[in-house]
Amino acid sequence: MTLPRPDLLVEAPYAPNPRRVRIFMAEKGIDLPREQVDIMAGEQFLAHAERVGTFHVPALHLDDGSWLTETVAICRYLEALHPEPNLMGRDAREAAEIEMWSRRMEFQLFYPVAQVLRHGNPKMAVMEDQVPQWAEANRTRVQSGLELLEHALSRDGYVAAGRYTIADITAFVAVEFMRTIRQELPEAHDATHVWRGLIRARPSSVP
Ligand SMILES: N[C@@H](CCC(=O)N[C@@H](CS)C(=O)NCC(=O)O)C(=O)O
Repeated sequence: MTLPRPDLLVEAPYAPNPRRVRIFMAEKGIDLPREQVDIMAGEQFLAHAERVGTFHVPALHLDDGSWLTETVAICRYLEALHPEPNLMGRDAREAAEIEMWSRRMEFQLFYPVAQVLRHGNPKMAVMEDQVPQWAEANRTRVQSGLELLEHALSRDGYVAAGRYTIADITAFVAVEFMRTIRQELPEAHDATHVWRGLIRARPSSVP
């Protein structure tokens, strides 16, 4: 069976979820035409939402006319079309471990960072009914997420499975996105500092 091929990635400048897909694609050597949606200007709520079915980016267009959204769903499809280098697990056990850590990083670090920004920065009011106390609550969660990341990296230098995977991409984009909430890595998190340096040096990490 021939699977529909991706022919367009819709993304937004500086947005972290599209960045996860861009890094994933770069690791696999996938090059696609890209289109930008200006989410700070509210463009996602207009023509984008109408054609895609949701206002979120990233969105991947396929040559059968359909759309895929949700970062991990897009990555899973790209992994099926381009299995090498493997980023999501070579067997069920590895895939489960990688997904476990990627979800931990998404829910316990990436999401709290995003919530601090979306509820704490007045410029983000275009996207959010802001609750400042929610921003504050999530600052504490970012700290816990960073502790978890340091713990994971202290074992063998990667977030999961002892090698570079989508779990590193999720965690790395979250850590890099902390600049928007003026949050530094704790100085004592040695394993995270070393890891960040290595991941930043990969050509795929170009913002
Ligand atoms: N669960 C979605 C979340 C996507 C998402 O939140 N994208 C942000 C940009 S990083 C967005 O589209 N924001 C526009 C808005 O919230 O109005 C995914 O994993 O792709």
